[in-house]
Amino acid sequence: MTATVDRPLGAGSGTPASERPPTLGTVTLPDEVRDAIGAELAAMPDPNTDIDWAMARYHQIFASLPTPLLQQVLDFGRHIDTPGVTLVDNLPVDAGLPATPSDGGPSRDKASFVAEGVLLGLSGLLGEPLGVLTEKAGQLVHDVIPVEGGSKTQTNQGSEVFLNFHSDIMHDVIGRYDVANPDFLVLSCLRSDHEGIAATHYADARDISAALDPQVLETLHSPLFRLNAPGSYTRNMAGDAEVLSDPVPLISGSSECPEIAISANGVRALTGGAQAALDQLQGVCRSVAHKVLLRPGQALLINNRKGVHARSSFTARYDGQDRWLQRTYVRRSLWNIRYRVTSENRRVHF
Ligand SMILES: O=C(O)CCC(=O)C(=O)O
Ligand SMILES: [Fe+2]
Repeated sequence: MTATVDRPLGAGSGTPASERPPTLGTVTLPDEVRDAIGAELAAMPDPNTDIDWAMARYHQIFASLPTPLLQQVLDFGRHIDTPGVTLVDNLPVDAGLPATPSDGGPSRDKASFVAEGVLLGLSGLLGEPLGVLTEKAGQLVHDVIPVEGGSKTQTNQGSEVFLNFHSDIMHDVIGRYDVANPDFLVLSCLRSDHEGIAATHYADARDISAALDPQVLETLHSPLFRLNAPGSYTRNMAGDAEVLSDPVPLISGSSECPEIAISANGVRALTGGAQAALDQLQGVCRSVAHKVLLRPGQALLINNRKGVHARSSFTARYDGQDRWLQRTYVRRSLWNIRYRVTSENRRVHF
């Protein structure tokens, strides 16, 4: 499989990228491991039938990864100084793939669950997949598919517009949208876009901080920003009106391990200086970002706190052959979001 990772030159005033730990990792499965895992996953039923049994079984299957590769994925999930994004390549795929659902999914025609197994197996090495009622109706496996009505939106349904650098956040009554949100996202590719140009970008907060002017960085560390709730929330719950968070900094924590949170659906800056800093931020993200053109058999592990992600524009045709990713939201632990849990399902949250 050809390499699809592009690392632009990082510019900026801070520590040169070459002197910092790498922020992109890659894990490539040997062919025989891909085939062995693929055969086991092909024998699995729909994981939603008994999700905790399925997660246990996926654990057994993915434990057969060669130890250095298994460790690399585990280290991605558990350590603060590891890359913010890792491409996993040469994964097994389903023997047959139905049409990409034009309504954004889920597909009712999927006969095997290899893709779901890949997604949930990798997720289980990082933490626990969870659902949120306001995002894909609480499903654990999200379909990320271009939808005609949403083609120009700053959501995962879009295609015609660049989806700006953002974190996946959640509306929360506590006033903070960056606390109960996922620690990780896993994006797995079932089908590329027709032209193969749709790119997922990832900008690591360590690279962003090093590239920013120190005064701008200080402003971004100040609680001068209000995040708008995700489009899925404002559309369904607020008639598309803004629902803003409490004032927060966009970047927090030490320079070695900064955390970043940006909403896709708009950030309100509270001062002129904050607006100027915000205006610089997207450009700096672009200049330091890793860019991955996901292909079938590839998955991207994304740390949703160490960095922000984006997606390039591409052309959707709504012909059943459009780009199709599956996605999970993953928490290291479900314990500290228990105030949001639904009574029906302990993995699904308000
Ligand atoms: O389509 C992509 O590559 C990323 C979309 C995205 O931001 C997401 O699914 O959270
Ligand atoms: Fe996203």
